Amino acid sequence: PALDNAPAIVVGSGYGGAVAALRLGQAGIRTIVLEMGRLWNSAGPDGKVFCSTTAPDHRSTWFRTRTEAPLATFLWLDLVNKDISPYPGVLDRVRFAHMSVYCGRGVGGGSLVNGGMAVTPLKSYFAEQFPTVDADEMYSTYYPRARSQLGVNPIDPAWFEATDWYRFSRVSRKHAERTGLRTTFVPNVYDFGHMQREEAGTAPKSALAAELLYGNNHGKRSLDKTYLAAAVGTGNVTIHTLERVSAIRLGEGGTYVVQTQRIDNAGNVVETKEYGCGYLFLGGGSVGTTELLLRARETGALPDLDASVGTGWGTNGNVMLGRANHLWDTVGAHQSTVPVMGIDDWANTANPVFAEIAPLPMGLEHWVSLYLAITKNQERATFSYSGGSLALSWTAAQSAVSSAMAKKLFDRINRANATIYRYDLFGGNRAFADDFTYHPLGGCVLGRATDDYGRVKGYSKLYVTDGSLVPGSLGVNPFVTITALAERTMARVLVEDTAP
Ligand code: FAE
Repeated sequence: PALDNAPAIVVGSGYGGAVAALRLGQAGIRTIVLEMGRLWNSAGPDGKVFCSTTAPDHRSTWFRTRTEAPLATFLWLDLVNKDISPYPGVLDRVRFAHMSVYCGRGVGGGSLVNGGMAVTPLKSYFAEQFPTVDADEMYSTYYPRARSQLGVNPIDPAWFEATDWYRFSRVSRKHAERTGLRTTFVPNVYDFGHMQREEAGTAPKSALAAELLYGNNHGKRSLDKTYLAAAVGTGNVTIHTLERVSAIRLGEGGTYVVQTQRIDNAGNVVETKEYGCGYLFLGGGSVGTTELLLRARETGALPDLDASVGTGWGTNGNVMLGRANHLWDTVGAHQSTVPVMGIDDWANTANPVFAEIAPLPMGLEHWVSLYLAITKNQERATFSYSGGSLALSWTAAQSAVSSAMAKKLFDRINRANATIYRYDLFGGNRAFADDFTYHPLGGCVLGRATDDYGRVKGYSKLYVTDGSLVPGSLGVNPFVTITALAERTMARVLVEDTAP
């Protein structure tokens, strides 16, 4: 295949990739971004770019014949998932033996599918997770830079108290307060001004029309509207879509060769290509980047990669659960899909948990309070690559650590409110869904597989900028931290590594 050259290549267009692309473009460095998903900018026959969570179609899921929503059933009935035709849909569920990882596919990566919760962790916990990073500099420079470029905004507290659309959050807050627990507002990248106009009927509905998880047609500042739009606007950045990087290796004179497979909407490989570049930035996410590096190490393409590549992976302690409320505690048929509040019990050293109050918009009253708990699970797993496939050592017992911590907290909440768990939501009569994560973290941990700035050990001009740098746990939703760390890497690399 022909070798297409660019000074810099970025793999993936999620948070890590988007930050790299913008800062390279601004520095005047011609950059190609290679993204395996599609660009989500053209409407289907229904006039919409994305489908809703309540009526998912082929756009929802990455090459499946049936959707694979996290919340699989309701009243034990298989009402949620739908048969679909295979297509490069926006949400993927990557299945390993005992753990599934949800991730976004498309220009914008996880920002297309996620809840938009833009949380900055406690400085003390950040410092514990990243002992070699200057926390003062992160909190004075890189977190603010990330939040402003991402378009993070707070909900108007007065509107929150008044609107029907957040009754579900207020009910969960009341139950937390009755337990003696603290709740906190969580900022978001969804434009709350737009959401208020949705309620007023003066803007098209998205958060108030059950859109999220499979994309938002309005209101959300996903990366394609922020970092990536700015990156392309520099005139130096080109994004190639439906192009999956399959291998990387060394080229001549310290360059890299990146091999890709271009696919069509049916998933057929229509072209195999090779690119040459001087600088290679990996932003394929925790699973994507770790897989590329492990494949390179195990096949001998990049044999000097550190032994720690593939290790230090965790789920950010994710567990999902539902509680059944009393009949008088209605959560509302109207629910915004955008979460805005969390129960913050992270300071409880005996059992640290931060639990997002999650919506369950079904268009009817269901009396369910749903939560995504982030627990301080210390368990870590290792990826291995052999025979062309990636495996993850995570076990069910390691998940049980997360659900036991969530149970401790929610048993207290249930006791204080005389309520019980819902067993009908996740299949298998379980109260706790601990077999999937929204927050895959690690695999190429900062300061172990890379130096303290994401430069991959053993090679030069090869960088990791995404969630694989985070050592398995953050205590809060991760994308602001991933963005801020990428900003820190780019600030350093553009000064130190690109001098002529
Ligand atoms: P990511 O955003 O996953 O981007 C990686 C990109 O690389 C993707 O577009 C891939 O398609 C692409 N890619 C991977 N491999 C290849 C390859 N070989 N060739 C070409 N392209 C490739 O990585 N976090 C929060 O902070 N707040 C939330 O409210 C929140 N809610 C979430 C809800 C859901 C349903 C999910 C799935 C995640 C949520 N997250 C949330 C997590 C957040 O989206 C995630 O941490 C970041 O997206 C990770 O960013 P990365 O840059 O690591």
